[in-house]
Amino acid sequence: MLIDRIELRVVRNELVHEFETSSHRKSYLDHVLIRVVTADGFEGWGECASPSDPYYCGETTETCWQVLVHHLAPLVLGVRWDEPVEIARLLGKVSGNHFARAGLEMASWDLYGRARGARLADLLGGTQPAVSSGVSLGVEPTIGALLQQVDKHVADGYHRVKLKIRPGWDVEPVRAVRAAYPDVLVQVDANCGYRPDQRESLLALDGLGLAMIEQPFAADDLLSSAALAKDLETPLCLDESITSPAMLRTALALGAGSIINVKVSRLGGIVAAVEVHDLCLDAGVPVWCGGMHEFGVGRAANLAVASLPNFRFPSDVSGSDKYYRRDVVVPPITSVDGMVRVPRGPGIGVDIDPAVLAEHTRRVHRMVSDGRVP
Ligand code: OSB
Ligand code: MG
Repeated sequence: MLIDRIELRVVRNELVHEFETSSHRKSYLDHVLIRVVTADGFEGWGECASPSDPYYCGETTETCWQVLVHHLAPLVLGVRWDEPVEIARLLGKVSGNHFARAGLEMASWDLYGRARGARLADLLGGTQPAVSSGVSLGVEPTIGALLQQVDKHVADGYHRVKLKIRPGWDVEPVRAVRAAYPDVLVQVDANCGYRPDQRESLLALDGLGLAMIEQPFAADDLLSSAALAKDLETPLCLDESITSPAMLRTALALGAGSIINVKVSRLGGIVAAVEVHDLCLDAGVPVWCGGMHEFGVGRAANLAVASLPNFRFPSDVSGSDKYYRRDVVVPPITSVDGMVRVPRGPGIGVDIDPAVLAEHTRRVHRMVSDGRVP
């Protein structure tokens, strides 16, 4: 295969409900959508789901754009390849910048699948036809507002709720949700929002029957995480800490977590995500599929990854309508009784809706393999 043209777009989607984490609040998202095209007319789509601000990680929409234009696209344009893993290796020349790399690698997987008429899930060894799905609920202005959100999504059939917590918004809201929904699977996500000297509030969450506590401390503070894990009965899950298969092995060796959130963008692509899945399977560590509010492109790729056998907790891959009024893909991704079907078409299995794409596009950049003006 040979990628002859690459089109980058910044696409904006308004959120149906503002989302607040331990670091910030958002009402819309700008993601970079990537279209790769071969000379014989096959195409593939990928998504960089980087937040606009460098709070979850160091990347932003703007850094993804810059690194794609100046470093990543030139590494693959006009280069012959047979398997997407070769694209992953080429992109690995750039250090860090995982969200940017993940987007372009995803596009190469989609292209590869479409050109061969193969589903991404099948190419990866997916075994589950549909993925058990939960929702991630942000910090709300009041406990009443949070309970309304839980109510809506439990009524929609989602299999678990994940509550964002931060110092000052933890034990009380979690207790309230637990009291109102004693049978619902509940977990919490701190997004690195606690310092090790604030571990008392985390210990106070023990005994509330949570499925897990996700990423309490800074991404690189594996020792504090290991120390907390020892003192908690609730399993500790790692998200931001696990940036590569090597970091996973280190974290597991230290006992820093016993459940892993596998996120394609944080790991820098599907190849690394599958590797982390496989390592966890061998180590007897269950995983689940996290998300970054992906539009339909990244959401479809997440579903393919989440169909692998060691995804054993409900994922964050909810229906598009949880976040967006109109997604950029057809058919939209939907949840039925908390199950989201893995797309059936070739590649990522969904198509771009050109009208929605045009309406939501804020910036376009086109590149060709031999420097011709596109
Ligand atoms: O930690 O999983 C996270 C959104 C932005 C930044 C970090 C996280 C999240 C989510 C979104 O929880 C989950 C989803 O995509 O539905
Ligand atoms: Mg998380």
